[in-house]
Amino acid sequence: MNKEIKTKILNKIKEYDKIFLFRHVRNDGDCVGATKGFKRILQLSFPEKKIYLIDDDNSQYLAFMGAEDEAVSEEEYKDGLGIVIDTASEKRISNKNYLLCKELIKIDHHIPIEDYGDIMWVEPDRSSACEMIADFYATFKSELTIDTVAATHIYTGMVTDSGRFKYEGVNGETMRNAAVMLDTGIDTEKLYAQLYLDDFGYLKFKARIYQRMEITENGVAYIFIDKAMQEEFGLSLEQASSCVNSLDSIRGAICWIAFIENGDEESSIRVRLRSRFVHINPIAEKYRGGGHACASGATVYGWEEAEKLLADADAHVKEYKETHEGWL
Ligand SMILES: [Mn+2]
Repeated sequence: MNKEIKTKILNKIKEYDKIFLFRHVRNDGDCVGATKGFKRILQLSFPEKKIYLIDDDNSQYLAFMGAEDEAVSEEEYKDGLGIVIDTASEKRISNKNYLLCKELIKIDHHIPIEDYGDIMWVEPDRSSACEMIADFYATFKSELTIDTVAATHIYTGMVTDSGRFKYEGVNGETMRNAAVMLDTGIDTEKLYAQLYLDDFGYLKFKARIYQRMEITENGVAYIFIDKAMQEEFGLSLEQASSCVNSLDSIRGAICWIAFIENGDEESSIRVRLRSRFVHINPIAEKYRGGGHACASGATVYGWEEAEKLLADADAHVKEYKETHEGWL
């Protein structure tokens, strides 16, 4: 699929001696795995090229994938090719030096909200950006080199962005690409342990989530996590946000939302929205956000606006339930 655009990208890569990889802010397994995996594939395939992944925005839980490259001067970027992966809009690109690159390529699987770059390869039906990188490798495997390390990075993003191959968007193509990665000899037992073991204290926090969770009339499960609760359990914003996944298996609750207080002066609240069957991104887009059909993010200011978003989500779910069958 999209062989023409992928060939264009490969030719651009061949054209440049210097390549910079970029990803989104508030990084996740997909954008980290995709940039690290692609960097390694390019480095193995073209040893004479300089491939950089420079980003000072790091996540503790992804530290097992290794550190980023040291910063280079702004001058260095100017004759380089920039490749931005997994990032729907320019304002979400983490390292702003992408602006300095001579040319820019966008590789993404989010619902397109904004065009940028000289070449765009966007496939919203892909379950992860890592799947696209795996596909890119598989398409040109006679010209590219991969190893277990690169494949493990890519597989990490495929696993995390698809909820361990569970979400909508996972199809035969996903599995065929995953198979190409697994064939390199990934230690999946170790990988899953690195990704999914929880600290004892975090499970205590989860217990509190289950105590405090609520549900709206039409089946939107939700939780408010204020600054005090984050401090009580010593949680990073990342850890606090991941609690949305604790609400993902309640029968009848086809949408679930976590509100996480940022604790800044503007009383901003980070909102994570998830759903099955019904698409939730229209609600996220109404509140300064976006993302995927069934996994979106938004920002609201103050608890009053949070209640408004919740009411909108409830009405959205009500309408869906009244007009559809077969949801659980
Ligand atoms: Mn992604």
